[in-house]
Amino acid sequence: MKRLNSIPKQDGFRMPGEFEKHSGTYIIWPERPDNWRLGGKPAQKTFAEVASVIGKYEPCTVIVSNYQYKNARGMLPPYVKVVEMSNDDSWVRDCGATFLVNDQGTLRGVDWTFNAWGGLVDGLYFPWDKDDMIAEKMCELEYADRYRLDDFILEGGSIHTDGDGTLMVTAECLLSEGRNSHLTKEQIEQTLKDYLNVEKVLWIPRGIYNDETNGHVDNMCNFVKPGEVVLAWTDDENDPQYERSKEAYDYLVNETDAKGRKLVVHKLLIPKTPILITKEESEGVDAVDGTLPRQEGDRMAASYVNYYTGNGFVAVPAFGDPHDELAVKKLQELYPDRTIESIPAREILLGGGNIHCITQQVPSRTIRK
Ligand code: KQY
Repeated sequence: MKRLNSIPKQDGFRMPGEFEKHSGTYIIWPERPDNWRLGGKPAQKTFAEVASVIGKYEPCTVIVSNYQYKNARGMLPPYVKVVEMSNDDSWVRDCGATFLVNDQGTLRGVDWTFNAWGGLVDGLYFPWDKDDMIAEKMCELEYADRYRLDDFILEGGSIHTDGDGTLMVTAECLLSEGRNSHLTKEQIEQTLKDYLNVEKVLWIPRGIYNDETNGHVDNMCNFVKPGEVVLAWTDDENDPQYERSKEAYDYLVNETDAKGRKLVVHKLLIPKTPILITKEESEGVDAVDGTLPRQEGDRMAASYVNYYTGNGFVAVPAFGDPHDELAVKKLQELYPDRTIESIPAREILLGGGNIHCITQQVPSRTIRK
């Protein structure tokens, strides 16, 4: 497949909203022992559960290293496709391709440079060269030509679009030192507009407290549909999350989107009790220089907003918290035509993300009249 040097916006390609129809979903199998406890065994069960649920609704492909191919194939149901591909870890949302479509039903990919969430400044592991090639390989599998940006760092979890001209990001992440500090905010915004074909970028100040990605938007806020967003929220003014959610709320309710709509902001409560790493969990992770340590008692960035929207379903993390049920209820109200699939996801959270971070959609090649 070709590497393109043109600009998606000029070529008539846009990034669809995640809630638009998909032709499938990608996941990468977890195995690295300095991020996943006990050599990834508990996480593998959860990833297999996520893939099995998604595969009931749309084609699901799991990428796996040569070392884990047989194990993954054995743990996954036959309706999930397994393909071998080298990788550094399992965050396909971030290192995978961002797929675009045009009105003629052609699919293309954007292949951002990936530097493990901050490179040598505050990145989470080294090296990351195999992850940086995942997007290109996904484009090959999808027969999609690819726009490669060699000097623009971005992860898919740091953007959300309504597919209708508006993009959401956090300033905390997009303006972080380890990403594009050689560019101004205006230059970053222009690149996003050109490569995702949007007219307006909403800059939420910060993401979830203690989020190791420098506050990815996908843990904080999501589009339900154009004009409506769902925001991670707490009513507890003593919680360090409160001021982050409050400033995001105040910002969003005073904003309009690209089409001039005032935004409707739905609040989605974070877990009632902070989710902390236990001694046993901490001890199960290999301590390696250059990888973020997992310490007993550390608060994890748990948020139900890190859900994945697919064909006819929404997959939302559960943490064994009283708010799990509230989250399902709220999402069912917001997505009346989709089945809400609640999946115990503590093991994904322990690796530093959640269901949205481990999935990447391929939009349907639909011809638009
Ligand atoms: O939240 C994400 N999008 C990824 C988190 C990566 C954590 C690596 N340890």
